[in-house]
Amino acid sequence: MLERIDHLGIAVRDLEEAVARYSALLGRSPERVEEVSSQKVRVAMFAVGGSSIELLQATSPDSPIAKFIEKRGEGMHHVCCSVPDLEAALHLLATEGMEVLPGAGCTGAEASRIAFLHPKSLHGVLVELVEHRGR
Ligand code: CMX
Repeated sequence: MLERIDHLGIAVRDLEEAVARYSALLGRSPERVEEVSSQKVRVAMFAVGGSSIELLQATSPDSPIAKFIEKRGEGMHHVCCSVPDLEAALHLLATEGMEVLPGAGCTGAEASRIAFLHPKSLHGVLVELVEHRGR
């Protein structure tokens, strides 16, 4: 059901500064920088192998990323897995007792459809599911 790890999300305070650091680490610039208004974040994506590293900066004090950094500091925020059919995946995972967070099916980066599973359902890890459209 889960096809692959799509990206790892890293919460940062200052996207420009973080992009410079990760560009130095990876030896290249991010493929894209975009605002994801549904999540109140601005993101930079670096392709790494078949997956990506996503740097996330909050665009509002009530963004999940702002709350996360306030409570836990910068760092690993979520693991995102791609699925071929988001509704089917969510249905199956709900029957397994996983808590799907409100807002499932909203628009993520690159006009994808996304949903989140609560970290308490997965041993402290926030998992995002993404269904890419038109890939
Ligand atoms: N990873 C692991 N644990 C997390 C977490 C994360 N990313 N975010 C919060 N938590 C933990 C908190 O530390 C807290 O743990 P304790 O109860 O042990 O203290 C618990 O989850 C509840 O956290 P909270 O601070 O009370 O925050 P909320 O319940 O208000 O929200 C969450 C937590 C996960 C439901 C919320 O952040 C959310 O809805 N996230 C999904 C959306 C999102 O993260 N979007 C960001 C952009 C993603 C993208 O575009 O890729």
